[in-house]
Order: sequence, then structure tokens, then C-alpha cells
Amino acid sequence: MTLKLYAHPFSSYCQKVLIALYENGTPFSLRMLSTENAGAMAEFATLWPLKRMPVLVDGDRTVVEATIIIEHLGLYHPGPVRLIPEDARAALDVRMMDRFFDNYVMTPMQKIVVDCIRVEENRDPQGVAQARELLDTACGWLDGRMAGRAWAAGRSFSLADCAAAPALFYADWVHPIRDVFANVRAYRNRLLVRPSFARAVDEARPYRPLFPPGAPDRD
Ligand SMILES: N[C@@H](CCC(=O)N[C@@H](CS)C(=O)NCC(=O)O)C(=O)O
Repeated sequence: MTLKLYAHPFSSYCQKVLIALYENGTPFSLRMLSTENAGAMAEFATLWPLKRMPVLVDGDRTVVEATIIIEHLGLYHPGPVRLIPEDARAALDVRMMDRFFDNYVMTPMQKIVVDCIRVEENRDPQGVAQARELLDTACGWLDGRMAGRAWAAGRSFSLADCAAAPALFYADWVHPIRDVFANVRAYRNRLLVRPSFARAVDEARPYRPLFPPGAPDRD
């Protein structure tokens, strides 16, 4: 049975799952979520009324939340690249870093992006300033964490790096990572050349004009 992923290639949380799928060469069919694809949009709304992408359909199971989708893939469709270590203690560290990237990098990044879509009178400058401050604090902490490390947790590429790649990619677009955070900048560059993420970035390239704050001419 083919896995179906309801997603859009430009979405950060969708990229998180795409990276996991590409790491293991897991076959799936993309149900592209775009206004031109009303059928997929309607299925998506029925499957997950909260309408947050990505959503994975595996047979009669509907799986939501990017992290849980990656956990599901590891359990039901394992491949050569194990994204969550077998050792429970090592896995805990991976999950901690996954939460870090979602909560303290992805969330403030999204706050800044979404604010750009709002009409002027509905904007939230205080919330955006707090999001920028949180990104700086998160990068400061991450810079120390990444000293002497290639990947966010343990010695190999993991779920945590799947979360980190799109989070840091877009965070740097909306709030450039400061030069003093050299370890974070180097880590972002390392993620950019990881073939699974490089592929996700390439596939999303045609959608760059849609980026609400405007996409920079790089990466
Ligand atoms: N906690 C969810 C977040 C998913 C999410 O925020 N997805 C965004 C796209 S990156 C979305 O669907 N946004 C649509 C909206 O907010 O209406 C996850 O981990 O999958």
C-alpha cells in the first residue's frame, strides 16, 4: 500500500518529513496541498480538520504531526537510516532536540512569517520582537550545544536534524543568524548539503516568490 503524504514542498514542517522519507528512499505519493488541487485540499480537511500539514495516510491510519509521522515511518517503514536511536537514552536526547527546534526555532520563525501576511492593523510588533529575541536566545544556546558536534544529537543524522534543517533554513531568512553563532551557521551549512535536505530545498525553489517576507537571493 502506497503511503500518501498531504503536503506542500515549501512548508517547513512538510520538509521535515520529506527529509526523513528521502533519507531512507521510502516510496510515497504526494497529495499536493495547493489551491489548484481542490480534491487533495478537501481530503486533507476531512482527514485532519485542524488543517495543519503534513498528514500521512498509511493504509487505514491517518498520522499527524511531523515528529509522529517520522516516528511512524521508523516503526512501520524502517530503512537503512535510523532516525531515532534504538537505545532509549540516546533516543531521549534526539527527542529533546526535536522539541527544541520545533518550539524555539520553528515557532518564532513562523510567528515572524505569519505576521507579514496580516494586514497592517492586525500586526503584532510586540509578539514579533519577542519571537526575534527567542530566536537569538535559542541560537545562543544552540551555538554552545553544537561546539564539536556534527549533528544535533548523538553522532549520526537523526529526527532532530530533520527538525533543525527547515527551522534554521527559514529562521535565517527572517532573522539572520548572527556571525557570533559560528557553530550554528556551520551546522546550517552542513544541513544544506545533506542530500535529503538539498533535494527538499531544490523542490521548494519554484515557490520562493510566495514567501511572505520575501525570499533572499541565496541558499
Ligand atoms: N505541530 C505541527 C505543525 C504543522 C504546521 O504548523 N504546519 C504549517 C505549515 S509549515 C501549516 O499547516 N500551516 C497552515 C495554517 O497554519 O493554517 C507539526 O509538527 O506537524
